[in-house]
Amino acid sequence: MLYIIGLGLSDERDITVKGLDAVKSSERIYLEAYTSVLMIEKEKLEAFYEKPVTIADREMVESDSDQILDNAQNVNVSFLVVGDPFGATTHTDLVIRAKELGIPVQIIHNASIMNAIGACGLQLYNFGQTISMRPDSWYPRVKENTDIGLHTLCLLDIKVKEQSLENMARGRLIYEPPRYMTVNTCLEQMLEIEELRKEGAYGPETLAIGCVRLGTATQQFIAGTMEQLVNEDFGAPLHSLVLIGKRMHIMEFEMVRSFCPEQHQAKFEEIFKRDYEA
Ligand SMILES: *[C@@H]1O[C@H](CO)[C@@H](O)[C@H](O)[C@H]1NC(C)=O
Ligand SMILES: CC(=O)N[C@H]1CO[C@H](CO)[C@@H](O)[C@@H]1O
Repeated sequence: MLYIIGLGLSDERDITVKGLDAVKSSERIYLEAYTSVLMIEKEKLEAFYEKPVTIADREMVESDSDQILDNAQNVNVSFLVVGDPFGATTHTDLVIRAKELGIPVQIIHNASIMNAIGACGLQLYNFGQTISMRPDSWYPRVKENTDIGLHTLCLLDIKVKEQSLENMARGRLIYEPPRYMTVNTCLEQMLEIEELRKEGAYGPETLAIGCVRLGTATQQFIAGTMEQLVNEDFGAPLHSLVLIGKRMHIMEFEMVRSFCPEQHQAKFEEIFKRDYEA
């Protein structure tokens, strides 16, 4: 059996009981290490499982998946994914390859940012398309969400396994430390792009929520206008951002307002009454 197991968002103890049973029954354990940066260290996982864990980077999962699937017709293999197995990537290639080899696959879910974001006070059902700040195509998606009044979850760029030009030139497989986009940089870039495009997907007075270390013990939300949030201090990574859609319900508003620093609350309410309340 190939188990694809979500690890949740916080630490080694977030895995479900079912997931842990699967790990314990596995001969080999792989940890997917490219769609998300681990808030969980490999060593902690190994100590918790009392078994070695192999890091599976993108190259291994995409070009060398047979190594992961080796003999999984006869023994159990666990493939661990931070968050939920289908939070960021579908892992379709791995599942299809397993099916071709006649290996049964079982998915064991856990929390991902896609549901943990509900803690910010907005209804999960009122979110539109999630955008990732990496590719260039996000702007029209935000605009589509805005046009029908839905919230937008923006996943910020994480750069892992980047090589410096020098190391690349010399063919040295030495990687730079991971770099994380902050809410501040994201807001700055978004506002600049709106300035250029002027299509009204959002603006300086759009209400937003900066979300920090979601699903962990130090999770934090800060609400305000995009303009106000540019200058907030959000602390350590990981960061994500929500742009609030015009269909925000009064109940959602009450909850989100509680995340608004006192000096910004009057403005927050004024904008809600002016632009949001139907
Ligand atoms: C593999 O998983 C199956 C299904 O959960 C279980 O019945 C079996 O005992 C496991 N195999 C090993 C070797 O632990
Ligand atoms: C969404 C989900 O399944 N979350 C679970 C992740 O694992 C922890 C620990 O077992 C559970 O408490 C969560 O409910």
